[in-house]
Amino acid sequence: MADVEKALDDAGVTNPHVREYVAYWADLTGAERVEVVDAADDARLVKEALEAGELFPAGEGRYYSRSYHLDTARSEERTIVATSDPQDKGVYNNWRPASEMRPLLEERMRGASAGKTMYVIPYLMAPPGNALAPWAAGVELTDARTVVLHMIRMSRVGVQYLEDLDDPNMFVRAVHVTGDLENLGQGTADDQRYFVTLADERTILHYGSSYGGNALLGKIAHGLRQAAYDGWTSKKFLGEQYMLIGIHDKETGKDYHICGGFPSASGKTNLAMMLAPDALGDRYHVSFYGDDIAWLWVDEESGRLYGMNPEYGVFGVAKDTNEETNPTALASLAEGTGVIFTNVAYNPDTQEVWWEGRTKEPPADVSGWLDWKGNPIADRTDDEVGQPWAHPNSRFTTTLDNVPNIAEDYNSSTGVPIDAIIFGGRTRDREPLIRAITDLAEGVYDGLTLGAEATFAAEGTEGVLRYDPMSNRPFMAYGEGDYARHYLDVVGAASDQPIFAHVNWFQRDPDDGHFLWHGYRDNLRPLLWLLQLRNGEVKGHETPVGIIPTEDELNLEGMATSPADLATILSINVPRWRQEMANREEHLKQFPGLPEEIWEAHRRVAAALDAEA
Ligand code: SPV
Ligand code: MN
Repeated sequence: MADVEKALDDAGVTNPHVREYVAYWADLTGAERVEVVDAADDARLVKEALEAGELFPAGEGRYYSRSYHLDTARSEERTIVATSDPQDKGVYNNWRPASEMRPLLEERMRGASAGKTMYVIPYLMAPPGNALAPWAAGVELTDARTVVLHMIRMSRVGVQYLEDLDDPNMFVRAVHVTGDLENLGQGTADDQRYFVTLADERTILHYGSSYGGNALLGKIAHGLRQAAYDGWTSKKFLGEQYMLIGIHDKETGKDYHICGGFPSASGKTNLAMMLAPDALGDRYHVSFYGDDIAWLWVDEESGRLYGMNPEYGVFGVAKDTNEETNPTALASLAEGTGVIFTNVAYNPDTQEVWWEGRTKEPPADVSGWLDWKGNPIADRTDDEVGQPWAHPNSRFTTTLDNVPNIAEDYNSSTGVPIDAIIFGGRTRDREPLIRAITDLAEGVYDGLTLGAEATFAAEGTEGVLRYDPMSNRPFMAYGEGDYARHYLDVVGAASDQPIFAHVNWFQRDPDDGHFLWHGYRDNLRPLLWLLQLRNGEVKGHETPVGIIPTEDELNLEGMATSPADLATILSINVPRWRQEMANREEHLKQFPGLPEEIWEAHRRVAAALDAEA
């Protein structure tokens, strides 16, 4: 058995609640050793992981790992929010009673780390000293060394974050036990995995995966689900799956900050890492704060909504990351960054990595190349030749410091004032390039009816959306009606409110399917218009679903677009919108207790569309 007391003493852990928690789980999981980790242990742990074959070298200061082939993504069906109050049940949160889930998880985890090291990871999901730091402290226990290496990149890790708490008992208890991955029945009727957030006990118990958000518990389990619940019960903040960027206007000297939510595969990381288009680069600088999570609160002194990224790194999708889509990401994966690639294709002879969309064609010389499962590409049968080399959810993990345009003040305790909240999905028609919403309830309504096209198989079948409220569908921690109320209350408490907008970079020509907007860096243009609108510098054109730019208001300097395409993305197709309103009504009806303001917003928009028909 592990000598827990000695490990805690050696690491300088004096917080008695942390000590008690570690001892309890070390005993229950049966871990052989206990080791408290600090960010400074990274180099040693990397070395150990290389020696153990958990990591492989991918060039100087770059690493590669593979996960078990049935353990490659989050599993929404196996993810549960459990509390002792049935009122916390929502449509999306898979609510179960805590009294049922805790014993079940304890049973799964009992003895399941036998022979392994239990790593103790004290972490903080906030810039130190932030107003929300009391909700940001946590201690993850994990039996996987690669999880430690990811947590060091994705969160602030060190004993000091748990030693100086105002309330020494106020930290998230986050337990990760990998389990026997080869015998868990992943995706079958006999699936053994459970990913449970006991939200009212501030305890996270994840069993049966060592991949991504299933295992890095600071990220979505604490950073989103637990944070959303804490924000609601404390009445103080929102925890959202939002990116966060800064825009500096060198001419006026002003700084702006925009956050926003996009369902997966809608280009959120690319947007967050965007650079200004060349023609506008002399005037504007775009800086990166975060690509996945923002916590939002009202600063009482200024009356403004503030935001910060609780994470310390980027766990980005590799697929389609290249010089055009996201040069910033590529720079943040360069030699010496300590990046960890997971489940991309790998060549052990040359230590190169590759993924679909990295270059137009895969490497011509396949010798040495292994696909994400470790199988040689050269050995593929005719049937296998077309299969992807990398897993579509393969990732890179790198710290914020590696991102070349990281905001200078990303680590500042104050956070940044939020000027605009944007929502956007991948929609081939109906949604214009941008529509601004100045009314809070209509903005929240717009977020609640956010969606993305369900599947590419739906090609030709009109506008079938998979609704993903606020891009939070998989992370909803409590009832959607309460969520909407809380969102209205938090943002509504700001005396100087952010403007909302819905954006869409993905509208296509119905005949030949070409994208009507170039996207990528040019996405800065509609965002600049939005900020000008908020400043009263432009007026736009009022429509039933928001204000859209007039053609001459949008700064298109140095950009070639067809006038016909532009006209389409700056207009509203009323009949198509009226169709969508019926779907929205069905979607919203699922949520009991939705605030009347949201229904009023829905009826207002519907009536305005009817009036134009
Ligand atoms: C997401 O799936 O939205 C992620 C990755 O950010 S994971 O942390 O695995 O959930
Ligand atoms: Mn995410």
